[in-house]
Amino acid sequence: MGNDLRGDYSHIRDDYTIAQDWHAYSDAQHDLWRKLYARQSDILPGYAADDYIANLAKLNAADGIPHFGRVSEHLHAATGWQLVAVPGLVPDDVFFDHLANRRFPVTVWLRKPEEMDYLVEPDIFHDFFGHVPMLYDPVFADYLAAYGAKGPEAIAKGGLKNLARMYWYMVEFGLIMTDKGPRAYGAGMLSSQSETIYSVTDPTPNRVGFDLERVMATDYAIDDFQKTYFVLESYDQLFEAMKTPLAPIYDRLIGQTPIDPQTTLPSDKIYHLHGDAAAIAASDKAGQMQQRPA
Ligand code: HBI
Ligand code: FE
Repeated sequence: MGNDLRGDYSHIRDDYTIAQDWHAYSDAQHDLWRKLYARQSDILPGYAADDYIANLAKLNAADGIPHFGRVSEHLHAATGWQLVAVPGLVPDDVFFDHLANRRFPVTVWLRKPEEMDYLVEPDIFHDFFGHVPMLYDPVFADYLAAYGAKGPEAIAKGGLKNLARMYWYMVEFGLIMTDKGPRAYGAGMLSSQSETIYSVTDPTPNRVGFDLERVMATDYAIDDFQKTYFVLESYDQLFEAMKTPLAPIYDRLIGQTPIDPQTTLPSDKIYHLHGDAAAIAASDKAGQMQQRPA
């Protein structure tokens, strides 16, 4: 870990954490943060889940790169979580252990101006702007800690890929249904202008009701928009799902061909089928999937 990643791993502690060194950020970097923040938060209404938007506002992070220690003080008071600074991606077992102990790893480096729109590895903007607001939601915060605690069993039982799909689909690219249609709460979409809009309104992807085993069995590509988004009715579904014994699921899925995200199954609860523009038009008429409220 660390040799082919762009972060500086030379001063990591045993748990891969480092000092954030908040005073080392330049004015230009704070400027870029403000630009990223303004551009992304400007498009949220009508696409992002309301509680995500409300929690983002609570973080008061529009004026510059946030100081993790200061944020951790009020985050900890809210849901028991704190932020820990890391140089970038950390090994799975380390990552799960941080989550299980309500420590969210946040990358310290910020992308370059020329990377405004696309980034290979998560930077501080993705991790903070995308993930931290949801740590204020008490149910989601409890889910993420319960999810982390499942790491060791998944690693021991060969279910790591299956557990990682839960993170990908339900933490990075999750939708939640509201009376105005689906809304984005996943960090991967909310830190990307184009995928926020695409995930909520584009007729191309499937939108399928969340089901634990279905998600754990479904493949994904990391370099393009999702072909299927999974939809929650409530964050409780994620917390409840972590009470399900996972070892039997790993045993059933081991050796099985993963489900191609382009396809849907007869057992799926379908909210939207790939390409079904008629459904979009109908729901638009019903004001379900507002393109952008006036
Ligand atoms: N490390 N810092 C960091 N951030 C992540 O989101 C992350 C990680 N390591 C592993 C990982 N995510 C995924 O493999 C999870 O599904 C475990
Ligand atoms: Fe992420």
